[in-house]
Amino acid sequence: MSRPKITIVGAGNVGATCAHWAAARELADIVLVDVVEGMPQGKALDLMEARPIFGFNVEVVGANDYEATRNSDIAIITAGIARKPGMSRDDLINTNKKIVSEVTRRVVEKSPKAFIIVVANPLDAMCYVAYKVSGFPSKRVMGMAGILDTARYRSFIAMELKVAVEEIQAMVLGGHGDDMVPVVSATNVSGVPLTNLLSRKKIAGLVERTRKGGGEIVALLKTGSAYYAPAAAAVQMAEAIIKDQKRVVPVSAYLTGEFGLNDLFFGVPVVLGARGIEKILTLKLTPSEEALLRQSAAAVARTRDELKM
Ligand code: TXD
Repeated sequence: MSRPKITIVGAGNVGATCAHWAAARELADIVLVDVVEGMPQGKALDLMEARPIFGFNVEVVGANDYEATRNSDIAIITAGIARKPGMSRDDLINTNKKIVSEVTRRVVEKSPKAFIIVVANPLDAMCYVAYKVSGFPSKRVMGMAGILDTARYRSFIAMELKVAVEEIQAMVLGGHGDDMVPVVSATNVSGVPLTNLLSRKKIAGLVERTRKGGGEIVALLKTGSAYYAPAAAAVQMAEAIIKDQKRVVPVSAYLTGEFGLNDLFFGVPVVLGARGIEKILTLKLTPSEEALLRQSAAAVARTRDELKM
């Protein structure tokens, strides 16, 4: 039996860190692809040389073309340019549309049965690009955003309450933009509703910090955007598929009527397993959460329309 295989396109900060997390978890053999000559090969070799130290047994190879990616089970697309300080995710749209289209075509040629996990921004729009260009069923094309945004939200709550992060159950839905929707009504600490533990004002502050979580890191780093937590989130998605874990997580998924939305990639709770997005779950929101979700959907639809696809 051969090991599962993950192709990661874009061996920059997020791509290389995905390789790092996935290799350390012995999840799959990994192919890192980038346009920069030598760089993916160098990073792959460096990771291979870490194997004797931590004792993980997977192959990591770097490449500038797609031959080595043949028959991958999963392709994680991180290729693109990252946000610079002051730049919105949507500013990235045109450049990354070209890159994601090209990369998707190449991936699909070699791996027609793969699952595609899109990471490049603007996230929900880039999922739409990969979906249209790949021609894959929508179960096999998804975007990483909600797990990251939820992880940030859970971290901020845990930091505020001084409790272990694992105790925080929460869900951030909607588009991966500043109007994403941390669902307070679905947030609890080991079953205790968050609203019993913190004041409205405190919760509003945590929600706001979550929404601006990406920007907070961009402002600190000054060059580039976050990558440790984004990569961990993408690897969790790959792991859920490879191990058929049936995780219930928010991902950007193609909607055909769910939440009243159509022909749109949008962050919603799904069951993630060996068949990809096995189910999209719907949940009852409060009227104000519902209104925020509509607002977020309108913003995502505008970006989708800008793609003119
Ligand atoms: O929540 C989320 N979805 C995100 C999204 C969280 C973090 C980062 N997010 C977005 O992912 C970010 O806004 C970017 O659009 C991507 C990748 O971010 P990263 O921080 O990894 O950017 P880098 O370090 O600049 O890496 C991008 C790499 C770089 O090495 C380029 O040479 C390569 O992409 N690149 C390509 N590789 C292959 N093929 C093509 N065409 C190509 N073009 C650029």
